[in-house]
Amino acid sequence: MSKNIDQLTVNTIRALSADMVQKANSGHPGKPLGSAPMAYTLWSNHLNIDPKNPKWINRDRFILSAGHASPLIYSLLHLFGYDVNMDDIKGFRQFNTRTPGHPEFGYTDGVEATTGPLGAGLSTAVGMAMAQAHLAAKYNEPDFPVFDNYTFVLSGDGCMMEGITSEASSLAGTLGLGRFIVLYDSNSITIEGSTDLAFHENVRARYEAYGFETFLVEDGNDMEAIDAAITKAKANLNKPSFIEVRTKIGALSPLEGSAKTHGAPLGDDNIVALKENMEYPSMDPFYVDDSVYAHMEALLGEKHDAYLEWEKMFDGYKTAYPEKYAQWVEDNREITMDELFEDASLWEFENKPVATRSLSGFVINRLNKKYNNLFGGAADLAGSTMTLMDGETSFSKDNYAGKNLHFGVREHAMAAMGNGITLYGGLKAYVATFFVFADFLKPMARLSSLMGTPLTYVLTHDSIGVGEDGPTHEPIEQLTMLRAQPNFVTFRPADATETMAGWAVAMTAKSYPVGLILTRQNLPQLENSSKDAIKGGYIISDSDKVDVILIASGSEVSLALDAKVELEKEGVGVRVVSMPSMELFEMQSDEYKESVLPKAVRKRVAIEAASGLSWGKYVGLEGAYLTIDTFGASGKGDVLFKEFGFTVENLVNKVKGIL
Ligand SMILES: Cc1ncc(C[n+]2csc(CCOP(=O)(O)OP(=O)(O)O)c2C)c(N)n1
Ligand SMILES: [Mg+2]
Repeated sequence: MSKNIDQLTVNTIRALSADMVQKANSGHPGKPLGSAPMAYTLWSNHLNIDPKNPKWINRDRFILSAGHASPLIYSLLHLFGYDVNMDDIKGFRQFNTRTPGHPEFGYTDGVEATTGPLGAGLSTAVGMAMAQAHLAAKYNEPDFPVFDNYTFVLSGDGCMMEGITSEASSLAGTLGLGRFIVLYDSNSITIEGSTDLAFHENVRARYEAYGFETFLVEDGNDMEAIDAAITKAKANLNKPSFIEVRTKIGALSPLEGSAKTHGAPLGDDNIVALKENMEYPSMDPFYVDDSVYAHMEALLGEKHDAYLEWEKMFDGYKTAYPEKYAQWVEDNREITMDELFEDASLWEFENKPVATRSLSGFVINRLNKKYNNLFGGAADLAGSTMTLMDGETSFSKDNYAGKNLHFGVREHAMAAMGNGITLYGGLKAYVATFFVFADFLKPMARLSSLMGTPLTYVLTHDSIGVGEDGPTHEPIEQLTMLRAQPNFVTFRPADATETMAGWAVAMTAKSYPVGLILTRQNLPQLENSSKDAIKGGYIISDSDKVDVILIASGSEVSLALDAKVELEKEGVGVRVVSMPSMELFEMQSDEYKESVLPKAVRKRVAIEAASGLSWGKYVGLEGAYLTIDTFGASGKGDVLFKEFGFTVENLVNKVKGIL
């Protein structure tokens, strides 16, 4: 391969990127111009991919953490033979094209994760590297390196400033994820101008401290130096690697080095000047020289051959280790609701008061016996969230086979890493913390929903029932927050049966994350709770004539049932609906919803120890709320419930008030 063709290909990436932004009159050309040489060097010389098999499990992962540089990855995907054609390139940022403003998982062949929120990509990628390390420990055999892919990240100054990146990198260093490699496009420019304005530390020294091997490439156009650094980084399997590559934003354009190129079209004249500076063979927009396509074809042939070699090795593995192979097939099988329903042992619980967090802990351990690919943990709250798998070891630098993850006190990165593990494949991941700290992981939970990653969030200590820790630890608005998020399923079970139902929803989810919202305090087992909880809402106790419907979730369902007893003594007909999940209820048929909440019954009371905001739809104009719209308080949990009005007497009075 001559150097000229490499340079021409790099310049093609630059030209396409500039043209894309110009045509769309929107986008970010500066970073693609500066980072094209490192991206191309990585993709051509190192990235082990086969666009003919874009979902190949052992492909190297490439994550563009600086998602605003999307023209860069779209140009790469086009040239490297992914399903991104010239019309997509020309349709950059337009409605219904495969080249949306920022990379979106599920839209574009070869895009491994949704990126754009800075730092998200790098942190998600750490999860992918954790998954690879675990699967390698679980499945690889001498002479059969089934899982040995690398995870590469391209990040920028913005990613390096975001706290989530530090969280994730600190863990990656601790875990010694040797196949995790970060390229840092270091151009000392962000939107407002020079990074001197707000960013002063020595980033490489920071990464050194995290436990990375670090490299500096002084000249971002020096592809030999970049190549050498990547080669060394790959060779160090004991530590993750961090390669700072100094570049100029908007390289080779007249605006080189200027923040003006960060997020605005260069302008026609500047694009002509750019192409002249590059000695580009044509001034035509979107020109790709035939020699570039021919070069790519040869290169992709080599990459395909590498894939075929892996496939051959994997075929040998199937024969040499049939049990392991069968396990891998099992790990990738879709779990059905039927199989979970049919296994009675999953649904047997003692009839005594237990906290739903503890019940969830039992369930996790039962599921771990039945399924082999659970992989999860907490942000330093395993004991409190009851998320430890008994008899399993901890995932660590010395033991990647461990299934219990320790994310450290890093909720934000934990959710991103959970997404990354899920995206990698073959594993059923869960993450856990106190529900109130859902605030700390929300941005990445949003990406779970956006990507449709079926990650399970175990969120415990779900109300003022927490008690003595006080208002900082008592969730109020978090349920409303997560319910407001499209494609996120919250599930707040009332007892053991409903807790198992919640886990059944989580285990079978394919296209959305599930948040299990669990109590710290004990709850009684309810006589009529049912597997119907998977429908989100169901009648747990009915009446011949229904004067009023009490709708409650979690710890408040038993209160509603107790109030019913009192109200019926006074001749009031009460239906109690347990609604662990509004989102699942909304997925049911109109007939079902009408059968549970008939429109004709307009006297309804919502009971939930949380913000009432999300209940309006069900309560209507003639109903009432027993909810909490202030912060909680410090005190014993049962005292707080009383003080905040969660008593039979108060609920009965509320009901009488609307009848
Ligand atoms: C979490 C988050 N905050 C803010 C933004 C908006 N934003 C997009 S790019 C950018 C600056 C990024 O700087 P850098 O990574 O150095 O990119 P460059 O200017 O070098 O292209 C900002 C603030 C974002 N995308 N994500
Ligand atoms: Mg920058």
